[in-house]
Amino acid sequence: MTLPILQQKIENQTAKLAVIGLGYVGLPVACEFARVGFHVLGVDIIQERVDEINRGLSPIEGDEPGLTELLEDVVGQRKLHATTNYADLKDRDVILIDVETPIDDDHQPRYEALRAVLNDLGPVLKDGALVIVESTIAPRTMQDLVLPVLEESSSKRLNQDFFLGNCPERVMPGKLLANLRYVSRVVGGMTSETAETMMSLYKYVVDAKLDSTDCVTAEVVKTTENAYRDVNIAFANEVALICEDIGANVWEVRELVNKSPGRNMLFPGAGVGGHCIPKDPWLLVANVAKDFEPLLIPAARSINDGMPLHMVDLTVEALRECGIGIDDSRIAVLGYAYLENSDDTRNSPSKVLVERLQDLGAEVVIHDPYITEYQGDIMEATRGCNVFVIMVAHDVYRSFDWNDLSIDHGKVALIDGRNVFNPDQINLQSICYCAVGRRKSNEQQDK
Ligand code: SAJ
Repeated sequence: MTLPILQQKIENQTAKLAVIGLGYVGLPVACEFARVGFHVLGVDIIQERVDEINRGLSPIEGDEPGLTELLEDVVGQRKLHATTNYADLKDRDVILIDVETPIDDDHQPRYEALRAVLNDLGPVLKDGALVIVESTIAPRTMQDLVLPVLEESSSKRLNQDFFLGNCPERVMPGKLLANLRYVSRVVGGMTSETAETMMSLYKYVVDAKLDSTDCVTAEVVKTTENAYRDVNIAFANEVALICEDIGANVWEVRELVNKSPGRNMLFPGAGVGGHCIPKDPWLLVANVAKDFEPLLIPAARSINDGMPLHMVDLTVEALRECGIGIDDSRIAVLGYAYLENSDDTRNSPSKVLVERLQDLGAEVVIHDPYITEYQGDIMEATRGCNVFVIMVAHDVYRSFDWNDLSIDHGKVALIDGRNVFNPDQINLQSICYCAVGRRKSNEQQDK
């Protein structure tokens, strides 16, 4: 099948689609294309996930507005069917790949899942099919990995027997469908004609700007947009550390800096977690020539990874000021998700903090209103604790009257990693308070 014929099949929606990888990206993607009228085959290696989807049930955790209803709808209309059998892909005209692309402890990309998909897809790949990688990958991965592996496994030739593109996703937990529909996308084709055909496909589901380009540019854009955010968060974190040392309040500094035209200083905090910000900067630099060594992006990662450990330092300091030995401490860690008002714990900075505090001999109690095993009334859950460390700015912590603590708990230490508190509203006689980016509490008490 030639590209013009494929484009025609896309435009009259007779093209048969597939999505490989039915996780928090692939499943909503499959539902969206089914919603607009394509027949979509979903492929995953987890049989129970496939079975759940074919029953119209979503395996995605967390609150995803509209997803459960949409999935039930498109499965009921037989527009979406899931399978573990790659042979079912033999009649598919367009195949989207949405599998995990993690990094290892050495910050190197791990493409085992992607390679496995390409090796299994090749033998059943239909003549003239279009394969689109939506997963986030390091620049040059399409050219140096996806293309050779797929040509080898399919015994087909690019742009003769199949077509290839890269269209990174820009989803966020909690807004999966909304982001798929209303956030612009970069559409990278191995040829400009392929990019145009991809545009005609994505026009059905994206109600936002589609920017066509080549694959390398698409790979660089996706990893850069998250590296950009990581570097900017690291800048805010380093200014916070300077403020602690100098004796200023970084939150006041940030507010005044951002009054200067063209400034937009982000929020310092207890660390940077999640599924993409800690990973994508490493993907961006993964394939650069060894004679060029990026400095800023790795340094930003180091600063941000250091923030949970800085919270440990602040906690130990607060204990000392309170006259509480670490062995006598019972520390409440407030917030275990990586983001406020979320139940997603991937790369949670709190995990680093808890492990370090336990290594130091502290007894740690975790509370998080969004995580089943850590839910409960704050006062009940933290009874007997004499140290409270705020790691996540869940709304419930912002509205809690922390002065109540000292009634039940006596003299306590409060370490604020997310500017949840205004120290002017805290009774510093009964609470030793310290925070990321603020002068030390003893200086406050002296002022
Ligand atoms: N964080 C800070 N300071 C900030 C912002 C975030 O410390 O000023 C921390 C958060 O607490 C969290 C981590 O960084 O631990 C990541 O937060 P995030 O707001 O960046 O949320 P993510 O990880 O869900 O990032 C996603 C990304 N979206 C996609 O990859 C499609 C990112 O590109 C978006 O910029 C971000 O959402 C968003 O909120 O827009």
